[in-house]
Amino acid sequence: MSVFSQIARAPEDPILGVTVAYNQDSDPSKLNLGVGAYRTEEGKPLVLNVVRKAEQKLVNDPSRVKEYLPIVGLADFNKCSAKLILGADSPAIQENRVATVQCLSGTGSLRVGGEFLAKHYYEKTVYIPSPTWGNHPKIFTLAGLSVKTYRYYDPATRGLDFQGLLEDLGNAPTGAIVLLHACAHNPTGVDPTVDQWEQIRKLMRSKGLLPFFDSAYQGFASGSLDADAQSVRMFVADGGECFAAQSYAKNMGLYAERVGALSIVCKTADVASKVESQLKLVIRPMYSNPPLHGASIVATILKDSNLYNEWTVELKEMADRIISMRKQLLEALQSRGTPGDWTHIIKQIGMFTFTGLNAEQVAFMRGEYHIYMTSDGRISMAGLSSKTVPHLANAMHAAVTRTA
Ligand code: KET
Repeated sequence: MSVFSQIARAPEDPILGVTVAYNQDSDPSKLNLGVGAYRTEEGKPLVLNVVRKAEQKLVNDPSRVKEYLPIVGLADFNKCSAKLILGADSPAIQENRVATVQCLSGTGSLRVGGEFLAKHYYEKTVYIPSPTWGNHPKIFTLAGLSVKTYRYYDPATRGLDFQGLLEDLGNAPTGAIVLLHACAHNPTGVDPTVDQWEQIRKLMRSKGLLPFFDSAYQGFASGSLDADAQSVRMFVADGGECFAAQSYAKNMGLYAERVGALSIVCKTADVASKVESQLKLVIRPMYSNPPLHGASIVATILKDSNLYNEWTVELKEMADRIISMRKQLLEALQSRGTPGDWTHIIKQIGMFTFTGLNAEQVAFMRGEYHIYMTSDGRISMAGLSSKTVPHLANAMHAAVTRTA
């Protein structure tokens, strides 16, 4: 008799569990549009050329060793990551007011930031958008914060519920933490306009709300690294404090390397260095220090202007392919006369389309067409190709006309 015999079976993760189910399906037409992972036109995972080059460079360098990194990670990586998100000419960087630590991709950066706040910040409530990436509430709850939501998406307009957002943030207690998606909001693909960001910034600063940006898709929304960081930079330009969690999973295709960064922009260099000292106390008992390989790849690319430029070209190609998938899917539905207005497919940005399909329609598409997506109707456009668009459009058409 096991001491664990009473243990209940846990459910699969709502996003990663979709891949588990997909892997068990033996149908040749199966299609995984669940997890946000880029695929080529051939439906294959992509390792960027620039990543291969950086890896070659690293392998050929005999001076490289496998010693532990410092608790905060690779210094060059941290410096370049802060520049990437805040801008190379950011006064906050020049004034040494930014504490940056290498973390285990976006998830680890959010978790370390959350634990730091739970330990050192007076207001323990974090507001997350409704809806948001499914892991956000779990990460922040386990970090020791109390999670509340603010209105974000309006299903009726398939756009931003801007009034609801302003009302909810306006009613948040002074000092509350607010999780913001830097760009390409997941799962909705709906971002505030620059004008709306400015209003959000003003409201948050007037109420002393603390911005915590999750930047998992820099470069994927517009194809431009700078444009996709604009929201964060607006909050840093006013001189106020700000958190940013960066992931290189998507924009460098380094999913499994688990490489990301947490930057905390402070008001003075003295505060930033104390903050960094405390981040080390969060990290040391959690995983001691971060892994070397992914951070070395990122630093190699970001430090070398030729490699950097190559990266931006490859990144733009990925972003453009996703945008072209949006157009193709919309055209395929329109040519089938699928009932409803599907123009949100081309209006939304980033990796995902929030289709509006309900859980029952999603289940139908999985059962009948072997198409896998999350039950909230989110599809990863990055998993689609010209060859698979017709199959998806047929499935969506059947799902919609069947239950209409
Ligand atoms: N933030 C957001 C908004 C996000 O969508 C993801 C990943 C992450 C952070 C974390 O990524 P990391 O691999 O830790 O750097 N989202 C995709 C994968 C996942 O769920 O883990 C997804 O939504 O499909």
